[in-house]
Amino acid sequence: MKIDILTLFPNSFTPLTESIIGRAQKNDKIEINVVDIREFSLDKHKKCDDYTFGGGEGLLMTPQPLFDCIESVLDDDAFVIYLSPKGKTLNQSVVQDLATNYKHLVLICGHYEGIDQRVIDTFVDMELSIGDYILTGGELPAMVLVDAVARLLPEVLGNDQSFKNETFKDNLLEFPQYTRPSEFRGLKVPEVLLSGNHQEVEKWRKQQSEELTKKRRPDLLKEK
Ligand code: 4GN
Repeated sequence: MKIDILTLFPNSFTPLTESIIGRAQKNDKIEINVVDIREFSLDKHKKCDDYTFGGGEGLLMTPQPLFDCIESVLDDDAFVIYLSPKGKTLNQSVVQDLATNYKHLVLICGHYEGIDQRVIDTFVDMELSIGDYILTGGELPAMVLVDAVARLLPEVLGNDQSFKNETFKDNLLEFPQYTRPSEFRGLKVPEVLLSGNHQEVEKWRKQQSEELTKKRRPDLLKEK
């Protein structure tokens, strides 16, 4: 998958060079291009923001640099996403859909009060929010989206290819997990997990998942 990230703050994206996402890029499982919107400004001072028509506090990102920047990365496969608190809330099924059905994502990161509506109306295929809170820019949401999508792509997770038993599979929270030792400071691992009885283990895990989800995230059960 190819992901273009359009931003006024390209230096924000160093975290994507680390760990699993860094390795996925080196191994050509994903190609991430961070594109500096400012370089497309035709203004003599490379200005990219201005006051809003109709009044009100704050600055808005102007259309010209964004139009030219977006057009420079567009192709027939491009799916353009604007990260915004007004968007559809991101969840694992949206992530799954993006990872499975798209080969080129274009992520637009807004700053200040956001971007001119004409950019959204002309290019944006989907507005996405990572949750009901406001951040100073769309850069962190873009990184959240990249991370969540990338780990579902073929061969990105190495050994710990563990999206079989995990949280949000079937809209259930994951069961508690334990590793060695079987007793630590007097704290014991549940007996059933040491029994070697695979059927009993599966039954226990399913029951734990259901109880936890009912208690903590009943909203997930309603979505089923
Ligand atoms: C996205 C962008 C939060 C989110 C953002 C979110 C950038 N804050 N919840 N800040 O996904 C328009 C107004 C773009 C806020 C600005």
